[in-house]
Amino acid sequence: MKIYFAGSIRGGRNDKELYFKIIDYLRKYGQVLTEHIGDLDLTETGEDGPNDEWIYKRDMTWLMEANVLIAEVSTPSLGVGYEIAYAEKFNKKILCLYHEQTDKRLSAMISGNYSLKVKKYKSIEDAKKYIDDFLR
Ligand code: 6IA
Repeated sequence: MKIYFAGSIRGGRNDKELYFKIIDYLRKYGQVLTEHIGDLDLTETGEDGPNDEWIYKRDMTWLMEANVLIAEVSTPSLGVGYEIAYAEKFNKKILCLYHEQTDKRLSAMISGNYSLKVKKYKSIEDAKKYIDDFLR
């Protein structure tokens, strides 16, 4: 199975350790096309390709190849929102994972869209259970 994992990059790297743990867990189910998102050294201003057009085209190709999209949506990110909408348009299976925080609420554009599977988790163990239910 090919898995596209989406997580914030330029939106902010506060949740990078969650991404790292989720990606590590997803590997048991198949190939994670976007492993670099869990790279703990990747910063908001870093680069991983020759230019933004190259990154965009590569990511869209990967998204089209992927069987499923798993998005960690706790840190708001334009790129992640775009990927969710794109994947929805192409009828990909989508799971959105949101780490519950007391001071913030998930965008209504995600939580109000009942064609997406949105799961709120408190611990990484909860997130793993939602992944198991989704991919099994
Ligand atoms: O708007 P954001 O940068 O937060 O968007 C993050 C999402 O868009 C991720 O789920 C990625 O799939 C995709 N994306 C955005 N920028 C990149 C990128 N490099 N490399 C790979 N995927 C990306 C941009 C430079 C970076 C190292 C800062």
